[in-house]
Amino acid sequence: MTFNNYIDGRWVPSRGGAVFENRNPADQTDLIGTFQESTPEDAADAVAAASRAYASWRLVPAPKRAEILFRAAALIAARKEEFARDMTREMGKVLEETRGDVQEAIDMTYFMAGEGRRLYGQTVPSELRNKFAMSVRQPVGVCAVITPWNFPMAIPSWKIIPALVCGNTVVFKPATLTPLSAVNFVGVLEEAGVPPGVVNLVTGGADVGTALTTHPDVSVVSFTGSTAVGRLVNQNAASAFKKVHLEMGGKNVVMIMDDAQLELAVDGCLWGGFGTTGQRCTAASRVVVHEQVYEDFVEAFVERTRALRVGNGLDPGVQMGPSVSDAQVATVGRYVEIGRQEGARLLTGGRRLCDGAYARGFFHEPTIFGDVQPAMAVAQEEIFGPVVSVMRCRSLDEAIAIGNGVTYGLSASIYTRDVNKAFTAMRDMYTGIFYVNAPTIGAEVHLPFGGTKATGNGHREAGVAALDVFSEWKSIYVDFSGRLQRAQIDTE
Ligand code: UN1
Repeated sequence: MTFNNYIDGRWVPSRGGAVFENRNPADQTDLIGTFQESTPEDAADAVAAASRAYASWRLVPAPKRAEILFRAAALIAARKEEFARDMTREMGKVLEETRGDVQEAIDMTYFMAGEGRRLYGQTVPSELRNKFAMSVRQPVGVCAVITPWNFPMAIPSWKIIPALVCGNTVVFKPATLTPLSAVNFVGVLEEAGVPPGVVNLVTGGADVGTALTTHPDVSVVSFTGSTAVGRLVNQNAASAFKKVHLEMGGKNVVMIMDDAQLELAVDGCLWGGFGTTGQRCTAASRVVVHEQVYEDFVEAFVERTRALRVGNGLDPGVQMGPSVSDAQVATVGRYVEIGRQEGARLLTGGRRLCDGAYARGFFHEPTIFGDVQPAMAVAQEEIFGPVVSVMRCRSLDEAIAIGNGVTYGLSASIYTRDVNKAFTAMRDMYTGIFYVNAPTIGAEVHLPFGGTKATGNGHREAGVAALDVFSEWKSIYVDFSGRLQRAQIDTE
């Protein structure tokens, strides 16, 4: 089956006529469909449609825009199972997790639709008589939304839904590995009654992204992906002063203190490190353990990791699916080799799985390195695969120093029963997200999501904070005195 772009309310093929295949990463013989390999001209068509639609969409009252979004949320909920199955088939994570991904899109859509009756600004007293002062959020224009493959419906919803509720229009370019979830999501928006041109979908590769990030009629770019690509997006958008929101890499740490509940910490590290096959920007790819409990923790963590069932995410009982692509599983293999050469101790895993049905997909054993030094590449660089690096520490201070000692700053966590330690870490970890007695993954939609340093560029998505990306403040003064009043000059 061939899937089209969605431009100006119509499902249309690319002008260039080229398509690409989407195959199941658990089974490369399973062809999901072909999708449009779009050109910069298709991107320009979509921007033109979005620009035209903006003229009317921005004037639709926000509660009315929200009514459409509430309908969309209900439609996604009704199709949750179908969308989750499509998602597991196209990107591999287990069904329980793809259900969670769709649920996150439902949650975000309901949450942001609720903003249609809020979008709060401020009213403040004026310093002058008979004068009224307030601030309102205004939409910005056409938003380019460029999303990754690891959360194929959740992350698009984090961007598209707040953009829409604020009164913007959207051109959406999903990752080439997960176009079906994008088609499913946009299809629901169409069915819910989003008018033609308000949301446009253009599938394809980097040249579509470049066309969008450099297009003069695009006002906002919201991107989630690698730090390397995020840098390019930022550079492309800089000269025209577009608003740019970037959500990039992570090298998140779990810190386990000597008073931690070890079984709980092991549960957390398994879920945080190997959930989504380690392919979350929030993945717990580093674990720093107090030397007093290091051996006990490692023993239990390795044992539980060895017992993880790896396979096709659609099969019941499977706990970890494949890596998303050949390139991704090759990266995992490369880092395993680097870790070995650096002198990290391979405690379990370390091999690509190739026997039997595994040969048809991109499977890798869940892998743990022990005795890792903080400066090693496996402790510094984002691998985006099922590889966890375990380090020792002697104190909370040392754990925090190791934790902060990477270029990224997305998420961190501590396992401890000592409230003083928990609050100290909460204050001193320079990340955008922090957990106590829970792993580094599992952010909820109604709080800000994002990170410091090379993870982001100061913006946040999700929560009310997302509105700051997709709207601009306008301060309004209404003088009803009937005379000229001069601020800072007239005192009476
Ligand atoms: C991501 O890894 O890109 O907090 C997003 C979490 C999820 C979202 C992750 N709710 O792990």
